[in-house]
Amino acid sequence: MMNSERIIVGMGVTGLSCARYFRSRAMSFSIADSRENPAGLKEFLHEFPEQTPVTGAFALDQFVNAQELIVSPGISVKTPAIQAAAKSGVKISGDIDVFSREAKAPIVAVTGSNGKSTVVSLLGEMARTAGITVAVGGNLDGAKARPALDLLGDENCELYILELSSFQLETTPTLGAKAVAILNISEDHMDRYDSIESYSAAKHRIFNNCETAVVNRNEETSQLPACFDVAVQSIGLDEPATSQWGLRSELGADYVAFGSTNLMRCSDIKIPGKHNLVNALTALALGDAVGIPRASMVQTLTRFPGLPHRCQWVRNVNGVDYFDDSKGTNVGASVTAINSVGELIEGRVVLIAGGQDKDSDFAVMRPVLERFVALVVLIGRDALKLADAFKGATDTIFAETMVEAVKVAANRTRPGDAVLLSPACASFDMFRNFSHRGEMFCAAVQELS
Ligand code: UMA
Ligand code: ADP
Repeated sequence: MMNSERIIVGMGVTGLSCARYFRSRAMSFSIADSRENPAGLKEFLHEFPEQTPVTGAFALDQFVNAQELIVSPGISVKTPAIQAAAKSGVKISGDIDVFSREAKAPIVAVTGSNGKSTVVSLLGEMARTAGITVAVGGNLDGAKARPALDLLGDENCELYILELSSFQLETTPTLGAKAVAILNISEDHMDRYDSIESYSAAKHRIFNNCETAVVNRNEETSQLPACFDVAVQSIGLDEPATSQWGLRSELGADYVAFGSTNLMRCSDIKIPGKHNLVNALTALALGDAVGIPRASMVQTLTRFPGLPHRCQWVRNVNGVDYFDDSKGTNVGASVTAINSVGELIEGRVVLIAGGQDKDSDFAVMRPVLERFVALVVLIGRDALKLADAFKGATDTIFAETMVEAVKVAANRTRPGDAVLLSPACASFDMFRNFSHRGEMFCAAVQELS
């Protein structure tokens, strides 16, 4: 029998963090998962042996009789049983909503289709360098990542830095963060949204009750809609006006600058590519808004190596550079990666792409393919859809495995070229996740001679 007050919906990382949170506050709850045998069931029962989780199709009568459903981000709030509950007046919330009601320290939150993990990880390092007790988490994945509610356990935390997905923002009405940024919005998760407008609307909820919004003045989708009345910090890759962040040239060198003050040479920033200059400027502006000293932030930028599988240089073989951008799981990310790598090298790019499509419009990639890419080696379930979309823009060829794709790519390159894995697709058709896909690519590259 379900507790009628509070139901956690979903038994993954988020569901578990909600359960831990409610237990720590001595608040009763029940938990439901629509899979008969969810992957997290064993772990849940190990941690909560006293609980009786409800698995299998969501029970409408139980949902409509609850007071609050705390819905995991991977479960659409349009699910019929959740919709019915909402219509009956049940409060629909998510872990970030619960977190924001409870957090005592300031929150920095970052969303966007691409670059979130890089910016929040970089900002976390900047805060640590400055000696600030910081907790970083949210949508961020990886071995050390933690869901937001688990961060509340950190004693003496002075600053929370959250990566937020559109799914999490959908269930967060008033985040109330001290500083936020939307890096960019391009097509992603179109299997969950009926239009780019509804995907954008979810992301715009990050501005609710915030103090400062960092916007990229060169990026239309990063702007603050007129209906929000909050302070703005402007970043961009052009010369900054007074009190803006940007790039300045002086005596032949490019600098990161605030107004007319040069802060550091761009060439001293360790993470490569133009897109990472945007990420660096965003982190600087967010950090400044929450009082991280500029000197600590500049120092961090000279040594932060970036995250694995994000446009990461792997090896040079016979004069050809190999880059692993396995985290390029949507069209926008791959366009950025191709641009950044294309501008770094002398020759042409051979791209390895394909996998599980998320209802994307791959034709958007045509201009950048025409400009930089000699050949696309296509892998995965939806390779044919990509081949159709790329016809006439660049040559394409199919490969069955990652090993075969890397061999084919290597055979079609010349010194000065680059091979870039940036699939523009999810990985789940062939790999456990994007990290696994990147590791398989790196292993295949190491085998080349
Ligand atoms: N489930 C159902 N019914 C469904 C679908 C799922 O009951 O119709 C259940 C599953 O059986 C499973 C649980 O829901 O037990 C999984 O919940 P979830 O999909 O919300 O995943 P979590 O494990 O809670 O992880 C989530 C984020 N996942 C998604 O948004 C899909 C993680 O982001 C995030 O790190 C974690 O919360 C902590 O905040 C991952 C992600 O892929 C990295 N995010 C997307 C992205 O970055 O593009 C948005
Ligand atoms: P996210 O957490 O949003 O997925 P990541 O920092 O993990 O972002 O980067 C994912 C991919 O997005 C990278 O591999 C790169 O291809 C691309 N990317 C990174 N930063 C940016 C940016 N500022 N703008 C556009 N694309 C970016």
